[in-house]
Amino acid sequence: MKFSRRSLLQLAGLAAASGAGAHASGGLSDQPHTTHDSGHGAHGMGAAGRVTSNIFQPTAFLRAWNFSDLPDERRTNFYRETSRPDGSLLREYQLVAIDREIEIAPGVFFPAWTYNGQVPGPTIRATEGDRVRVTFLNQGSHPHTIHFHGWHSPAMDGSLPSHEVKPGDTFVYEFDAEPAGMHLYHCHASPLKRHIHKGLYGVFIIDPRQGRAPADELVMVMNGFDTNFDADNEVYAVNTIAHHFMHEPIRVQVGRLTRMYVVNLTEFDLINSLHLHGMFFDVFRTGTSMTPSESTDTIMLCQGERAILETRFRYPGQFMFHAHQSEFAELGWMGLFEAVEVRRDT
Ligand SMILES: [Cu+2]
Repeated sequence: MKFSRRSLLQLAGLAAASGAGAHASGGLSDQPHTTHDSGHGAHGMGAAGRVTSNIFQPTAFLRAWNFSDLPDERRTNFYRETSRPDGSLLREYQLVAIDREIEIAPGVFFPAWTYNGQVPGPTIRATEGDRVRVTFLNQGSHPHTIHFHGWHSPAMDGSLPSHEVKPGDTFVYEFDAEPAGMHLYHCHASPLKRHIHKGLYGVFIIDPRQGRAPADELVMVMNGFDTNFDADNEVYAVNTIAHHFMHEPIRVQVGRLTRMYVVNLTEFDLINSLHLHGMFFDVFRTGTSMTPSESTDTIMLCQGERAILETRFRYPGQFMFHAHQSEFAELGWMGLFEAVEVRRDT
């Protein structure tokens, strides 16, 4: 099965528009333009102001996987699933590396290297035992790879110089999805820290065969941006845009199971963390065990480490969450949940 060239052309056009400085609306997600208030004033330091480009929607990213944020006719350009005789699925993806400038805080643009024009890249989600086939096209200006965490053969590892996919070239990664858990993917070309921090990373979720309890599921990527290339981050966030969830709290339901897939993809800092106010959550480190290892209100993650967190909001209202490194919080890594009561008809 081959993907049409149409998707590639869409992405190439998008990169060209970005390079010309035209921050065209639309892009890969067809989400409506979010409202913004005070525009360019704050330069990302502090919670004032909103980004003005709408090429990436951190809120939509929370609940989007396998390109579910695209309308069906566009989705099939990037994702297809086919049943196999044993009941599992063949899941086929098209990922494209593209250079693109992205707005990470009001008026702060970062010259990113992206998968499919967005940072983080699209979330890939399979069930244990599925076959995953990712066609990777490098339309960027540097050699790149995709290195998936999970079981696979060395030839699929995307980590050695011989694995690098040169600009204009294609490589097909293929492996069985295992183990169940929360994983990640990222470029592994050298210099590694540069390729990762430029934006070439994403989430790779493998659901256990038996599934997990029904829940409101949220993908949360802790990331940072070195805007002046001094090997230190100036902007921090969950899902790329500083302070986004202060302006647009994550809506959740009181009493409903909420499951957070959290990964640390921050470069240059050894550790990142997530602290949730007013409540506790169960921690499933790497998501590989169905039994939580602890109940806490703060989790610390090294670079590349991840965890699945589960909780239920007891009270309606706003609950802050942020890195417990106060510096990160002040530079953008801070947000709110808005828990709402949902009336049930009796
Ligand atoms: Cu790379």
